[in-house]
Amino acid sequence: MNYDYKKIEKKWQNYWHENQLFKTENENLKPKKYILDMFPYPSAYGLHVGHISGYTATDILSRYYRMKGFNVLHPFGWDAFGLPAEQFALKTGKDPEEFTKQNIETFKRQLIESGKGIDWSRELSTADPNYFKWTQWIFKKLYEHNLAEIKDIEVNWCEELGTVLANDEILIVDGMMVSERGNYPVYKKAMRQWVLKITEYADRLLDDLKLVDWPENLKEMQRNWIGKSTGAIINFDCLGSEISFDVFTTRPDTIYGATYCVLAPENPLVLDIVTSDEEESVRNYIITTKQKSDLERQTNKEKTGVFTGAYAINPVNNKEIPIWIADYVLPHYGTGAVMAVPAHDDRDNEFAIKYGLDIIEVIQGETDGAFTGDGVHYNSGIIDGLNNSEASEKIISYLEKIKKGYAKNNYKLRDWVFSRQRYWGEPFPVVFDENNNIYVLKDEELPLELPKMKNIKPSGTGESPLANAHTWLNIEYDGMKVRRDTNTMPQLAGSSWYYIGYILKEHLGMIPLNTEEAKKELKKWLPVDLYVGGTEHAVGHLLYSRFWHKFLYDLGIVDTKEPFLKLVNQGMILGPDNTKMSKSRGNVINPDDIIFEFGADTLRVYEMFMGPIEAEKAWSTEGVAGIKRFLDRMFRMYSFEIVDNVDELNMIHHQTIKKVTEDIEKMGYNTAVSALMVFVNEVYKVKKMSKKQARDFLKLLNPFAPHITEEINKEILKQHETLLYSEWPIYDEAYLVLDEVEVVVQVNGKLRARLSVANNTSKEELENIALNNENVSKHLEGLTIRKIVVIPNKLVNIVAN
Ligand code: ANZ
Repeated sequence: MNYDYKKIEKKWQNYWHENQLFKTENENLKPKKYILDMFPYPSAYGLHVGHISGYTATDILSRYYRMKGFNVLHPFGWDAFGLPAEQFALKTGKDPEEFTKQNIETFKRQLIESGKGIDWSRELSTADPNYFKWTQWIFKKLYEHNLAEIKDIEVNWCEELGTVLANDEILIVDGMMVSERGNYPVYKKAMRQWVLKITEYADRLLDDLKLVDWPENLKEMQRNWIGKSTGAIINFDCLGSEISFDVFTTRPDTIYGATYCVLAPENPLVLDIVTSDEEESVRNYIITTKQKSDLERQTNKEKTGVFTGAYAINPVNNKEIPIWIADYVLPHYGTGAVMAVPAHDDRDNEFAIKYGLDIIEVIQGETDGAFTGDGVHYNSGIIDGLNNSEASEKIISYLEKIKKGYAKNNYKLRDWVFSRQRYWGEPFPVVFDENNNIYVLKDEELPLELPKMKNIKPSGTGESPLANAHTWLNIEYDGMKVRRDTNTMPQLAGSSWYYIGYILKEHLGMIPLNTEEAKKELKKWLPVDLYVGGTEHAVGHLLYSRFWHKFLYDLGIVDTKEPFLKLVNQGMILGPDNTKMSKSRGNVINPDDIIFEFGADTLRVYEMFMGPIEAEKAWSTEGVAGIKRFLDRMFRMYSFEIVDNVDELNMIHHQTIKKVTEDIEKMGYNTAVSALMVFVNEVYKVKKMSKKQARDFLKLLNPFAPHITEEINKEILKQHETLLYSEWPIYDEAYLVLDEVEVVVQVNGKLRARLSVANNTSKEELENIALNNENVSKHLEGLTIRKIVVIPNKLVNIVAN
C-alpha cells in the first residue's frame, strides 16, 4: 500500500497554516536562530527545482532547531522591483505592480506546496510602500551623512533598454559592450547620477571578512572586487607650465626608471597640456577610446597610444620625460595617470618597445622583458642598494619631505552608481529646485510612492518613464517650484536590508526603523545565523548589504558589524543531461510537475539526497522515483507490529539519531538521508519496532518529509501533538558501538583525508562521507568526478579532472 500524498500533503499544509504554527513570536525565553533564504525575484516563470533545493535546506534546519527548542525566525519575501516587470509593462501596457503581484502568488503557492514552513505574517515585498518607505529613509540618512551625492559620471548607457547598466549587467562580445539582458549595444556616456560612497567603507568591508563564516572562495571574490593596493601618490610637474598631475603607483621604488608618463585619454588635463602639433591625433584617439570597455582596455592584445607633445619632470632627478595618452590607463582608477617604468612593468615594457621609448633598468634581476620581482636597486640615487620594500619606504619619506608625494592605498572598488532610468523602482526622496539644489523630503513625507501611470512608455529623452508623469514630477515644495528625480533606485537597494525588514515586519506595517523598539528587536535577532543562496550574488548583493549594514551600525541601529554570520552557497541543479536548465534546451524541470506526480515529500528528500548542498548536481527522474519507493516502504514499515522493546534495533536506533543530528547541523543532508534509509532496512529485517523507535524515527525524518511523518504520527501512532514542536530525539552513548576503522581517501592518488567510520560501512555511505569531507571537497573544487573506487574498511579513491 502506497500513501496518498495528494490528500495528505494538502491536509497538513492547511493545518500548519490555519493554526499559524510557523509564526515566530518576538519572545526572549528561548535561544534564537535566524535562518534566511536569499529572496527571489518573482519572475513570470515561477519557482524551479534549483530554488527548492536551497529553500528546503534552510527549511530542514529551521524545523530541526524548532524541535531543539530554539525560537526560529525563518521568513520569506520578494525582491519585487526589477527590469523584467518594467519591460513586460512597456510591451503590454499593463501595470508592473499587477504583474508582480500575480507572479508572487504563484511563487507563494509553490512554496507552500513544497512544504516550506514560513511565518507569512512577516512576508515582505521591496515594492510595498510600507517597506520602501524605509529604503528611502536609509537613502536619506546616507545623503545626510555625505555618503550619497550626485555626480556627472560616465555610465554604461544602453539606448534600447533606455537605462544605465551596472558592470555586472554587461557582457563583452567581440570587444564591444552589450547588455546581459537582450544583447543590446552599450556605450559610455556622462550622466547626472546618484552615487553611494561605498569606497569609504572599503577597509572595513575587507577587514571584517574575518568575522564571518563564509566559503573561502567567496571571501576571496570580495577581496578581489575591493582590490586594495598599497602604494603612493607622486606629483609630476609639466615642463614649462604651471600644470602638475598626480600618479598612483604601487612601485614608488622604481621611480628612477620612469621614462615617460601616461594619462588616461579621458583625463581632463590632456586637452590642457596637448601641443597644437599633436592636438588632432590626441582628439581622434580620445574618440576611439569611448567605445571600449574597461575590461577590453585592460586585456587588449596590442597597446596603443599617442604622444601629447608635453613633458613631465621626474621629481627625484629632474629628468624630462614625455607625456603620452593610452587606453591601457583607465580614467577612474588611481588618479587616471601613471609614471611608466618599462624595465619593470609588463604593460609599460610592451608600450615602450612599440613606440621606441627609453627603457632604464633600476633593479637587478634576470628576465626577458620586464623584471617585476624583488631585487637590489641601482641607478637609483638615494635608494641604491636597497630591496623593493626598503626602497619604497625610503623614497616615500623623501617625497613627503619635498612635498611631491605620500603613501596611499588604492581600491578597485568603485562607488555604487545608484540611479536607474526606470519606472519600477523606489523613487528618490528628494526634490531639485531650478538651480539643481537638492532638498530631501521630511520623514513624515515618506514613503514617496510611484505615480500610477496608465501606460509606461519610454520618455524618449533618456530619462525614465517618470519624465511623463508631469503632475507628480513638477510640484510646489515649501513655496518653491521644484522637480522630483525621474530616476529610481536600483534593484539591489531594496535587497540591501530586507533581512532587517523581516524582523521589524508586523502584520500591516513595520516597526519604524528609527525607534528604540526597532533597536531592541534587531539586537535580539541579528546577526542572521545562516544565509543560503547562489554564488551569483558574491559581490553585488553581498557587498552592498554589508555596506548598508555597517552604515546602520554606525547610526547605532544594529549592534553587529556584519549581517550574515554563516553563508552557504547552494550548488546548481542541472538538467538530466548534465547541462544548465534552460528553456531553449528544453531540460527545465518544473517542481509543480514533480509534486503532482510524486508529492512534495519525495521532491524534498530527493533534492537533499542528490549530493552535498554546495555541489552541482544533475537531475534524475529515476532518482526521484527511487525516493518515492523509499518513502512508500517507510510508510509500510509502520504497519509492522509496534511493541515495547526491540533490543536488536537499539544500536541502529541510537546510531541513526547521532548521525542524523550531526549531519543536519552541518547540513550534510545527503548522508543523513542515507542513514535514515539504513534504519528502514534494518527494521525490515526484524519486522517490528518499539514505540520509541517508531516515534524517534518519525521525528528524524520529519524535517525532510514533514507531511507523511505528521500523517503517520497522528493516524498510526495516534499522537495528538504535531511533530513540529515535539522534542528532538537524544541518543544514548551506551548503545553506540565503538567498533571503528580508518578509511583513507585519495583524490587523484594523493591522500586527502583519513576517515574514522563504523566497521563495515557500506560502499555508498563511504563514498558520501568521503565526498562530504571538507578537505576532499576542497580538492575537488572546480573538477568533475570521473570515477570513484571504494574498498570497504580501507579506501576511497576519487579520480577527477
Ligand atoms: C609605476 C610602476 C612600476 C607600476 C612598476 C607597476 C610596476 P594595481 O596593483 O592594480 O593597483 N596604474 C595606476 N593607475 C592606473 C590606471 N588608472 N590605469 C592603468 N594602470 C594604472 O596596479 C597599480 C599599478 O598600475 C601602478 O603602479 C601603475 O603602474 C598602474 F614597476 O606605477 B605602477
